[in-house]
Amino acid sequence: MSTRLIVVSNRLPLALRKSEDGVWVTEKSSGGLASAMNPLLRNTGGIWIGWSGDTADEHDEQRRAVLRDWARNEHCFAIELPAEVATGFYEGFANQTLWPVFHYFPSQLRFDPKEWDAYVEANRIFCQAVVDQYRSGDLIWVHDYQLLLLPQMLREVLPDAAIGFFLHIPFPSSEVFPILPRREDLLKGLLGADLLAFQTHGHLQQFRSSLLRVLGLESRVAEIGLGGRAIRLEALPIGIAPDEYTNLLVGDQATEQHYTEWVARYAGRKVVLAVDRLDYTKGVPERLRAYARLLRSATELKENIVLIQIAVPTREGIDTYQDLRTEVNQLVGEINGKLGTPDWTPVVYINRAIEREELVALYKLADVCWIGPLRDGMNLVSKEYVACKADGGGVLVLSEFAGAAAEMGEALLINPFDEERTAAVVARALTLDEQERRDRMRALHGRVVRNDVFHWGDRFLAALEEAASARGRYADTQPRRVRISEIQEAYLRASRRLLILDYDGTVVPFADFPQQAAPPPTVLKMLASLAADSSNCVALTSGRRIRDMDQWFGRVEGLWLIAEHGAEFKQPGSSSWESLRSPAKADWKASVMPILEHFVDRTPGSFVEEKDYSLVWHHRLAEPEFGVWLANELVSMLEAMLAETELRATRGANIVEVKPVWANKGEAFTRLQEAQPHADFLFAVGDDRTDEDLFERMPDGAWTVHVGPGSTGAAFVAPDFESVRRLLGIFAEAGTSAGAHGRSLP
Ligand code: ADQ
Repeated sequence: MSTRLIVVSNRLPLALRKSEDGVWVTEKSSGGLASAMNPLLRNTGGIWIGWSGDTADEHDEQRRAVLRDWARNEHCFAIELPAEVATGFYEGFANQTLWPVFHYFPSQLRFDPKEWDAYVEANRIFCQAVVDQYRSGDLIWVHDYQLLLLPQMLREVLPDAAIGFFLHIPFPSSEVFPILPRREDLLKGLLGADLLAFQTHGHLQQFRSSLLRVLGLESRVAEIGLGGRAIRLEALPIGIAPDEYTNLLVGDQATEQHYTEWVARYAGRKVVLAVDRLDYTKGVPERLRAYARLLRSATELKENIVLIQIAVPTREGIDTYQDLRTEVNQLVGEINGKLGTPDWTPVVYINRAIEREELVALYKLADVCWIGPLRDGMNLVSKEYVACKADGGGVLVLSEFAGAAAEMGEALLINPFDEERTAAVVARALTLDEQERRDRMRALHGRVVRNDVFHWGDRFLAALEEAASARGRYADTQPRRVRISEIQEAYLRASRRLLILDYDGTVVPFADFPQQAAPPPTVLKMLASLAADSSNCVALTSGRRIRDMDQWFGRVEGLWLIAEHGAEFKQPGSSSWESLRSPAKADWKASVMPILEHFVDRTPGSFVEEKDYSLVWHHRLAEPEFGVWLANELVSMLEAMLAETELRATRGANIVEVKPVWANKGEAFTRLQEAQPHADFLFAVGDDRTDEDLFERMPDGAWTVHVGPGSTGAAFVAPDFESVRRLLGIFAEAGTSAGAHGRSLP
């Protein structure tokens, strides 16, 4: 790999510690992330940027020397954060606002605007550090929820940089995400990236619904189109470095010694293992209560089982974590006091970090590993345990709310909130038939080893390189202003033309009520003169009903009329309308109407329009921000409800429309091509989502024009309906006038 990688994460894989004799020393952490990043950094000559994790005196010469050594020898560049910024950013906004909401604990949310300022400031300091190190062509990989604003900050300074972001924690549902103060800024912060990757498809989908609900931004399964560029979306579940665990299983003395000691201590007993950071998302009290329930109900387990709970202290400066610690201590005390015997301690509680050798010894020993988070991005302990069970021994009990559950279907899944059933599943795990146990564990083991953290890193970087290189191509495909001389020349040269014109918002402005948008005489005259040219086939398309179209345009000779977004059409000279397909049974309206009516009740000034093929909720007269917000909510609600049907809900200019997928202008285009085959000038103009179906269907080289702001697949853009009218006026006169060279639409 030739491009250099810059990894940016809150913490570096190195930490500063002051030893007892007052000297600053380096501590290395060997987490899965460091294992994954190190080879990538080595191969690319890359660097890692992160906070030193310490706010002591920056000017201390010996401390500075340690950090210089990190930069020179470890390629780790430490960021310094002023103490008050660090606290507000890390303990404050990141861990007391974002962390609880992203893990579905809104009740734990605490928000202080000053901490938000610190979060912004910290992201800015990170941004500056990256900019200082950046060289053209580098790939920047930003990690996790502490740095949600960084991608956009970087994009503003380094518009051409390749920026990828990976979220290690879950992305919450669009019901929960909007609870977050500053939610818009957070989403916009992420949108600076070329690639956004999540642990699971579920998280990715939830992110997309939040984008829609909070910013009104529509996206596709794997891409967000932002006008000038696209952001790629990926689900990339993180893995572990299996060898770092399995290598200790054979021939490592320390591991062997720990194992022998533990075996001797618990000989004859079933060992259930739990390993967590002591965080309220990990479900430690829930596990202890379920365990107590199990012991009470299965008396045969008395003196025959032990739960080893390892809990690493974490974020101890935050009150909730202190409360959790107290609660866990009490529960352990209660279980051991009430259910234990002089020869038996049912829970062995170890409230500290343990060495990797001891951890592996415990993985080897454990008959069951009980992973019970109430919510977790992935959960690596589940994978580490499985990696140590190559022989197919051991059973994994796994919470369905851990990201890992999405790919570890052979585990015994639990809902950790249901203590009774969880206890029953653990009881089953303890007595699982040997064949079933091996089958399940072998399938899990194969997958954990295959999808390791190196594979994950490579996939992320490949996707990032691809997304960044697609950016250049994407920019080339962006629409440009129509140059009048150019289009006029093409128009004049052509001998068979097909012109497809949208009506509302394209040749007339929007009116408050649909009925008020009757065409002015100038528009009728212009349409008539375009249709009168024998080289032209002119179609007026609209989402409107047949009645409106007939009433307004029925007398314009030679004009094709297309109503209800393409579901109905009328040929020139014909007195009757034809359907593109036989009308679908409209019984769906009975179930969708009450929802739209509910939105009418919630939104003063909004109303529902019923057409033959569709239902439309109009919110033009509603308070603008409220209307848009509700429209987003309505679309996300309907999207889920209509997913399995042929109906789709789309947002238009101040409307939400529900109609069958096939009733679209793209379908109508096929019909018009039959009427005007071999056209050498194809022109289509429109302003909203429904016109995109048409643009998409038209061949390369067609003159597709999108009116107004917003993203589009059209080749050209025009600013407003007036500019469209001017253009059509020029077409109408084209045969006689030769002027207008080199002008473009204003
Ligand atoms: P974490 O919330 O830290 O990570 P997890 O994935 O379980 O959660 O990783 C914990 C790591 O710490 C594991 O490697 C484990 O072995 C180690 N560990 C736990 N207890 C220990 C102890 N007592 N002593 C020593 N080591 C211990 C965040 C997200 C997760 C996501 C990871 C990686 O919250 O959902 O899986 O990032 O993306």
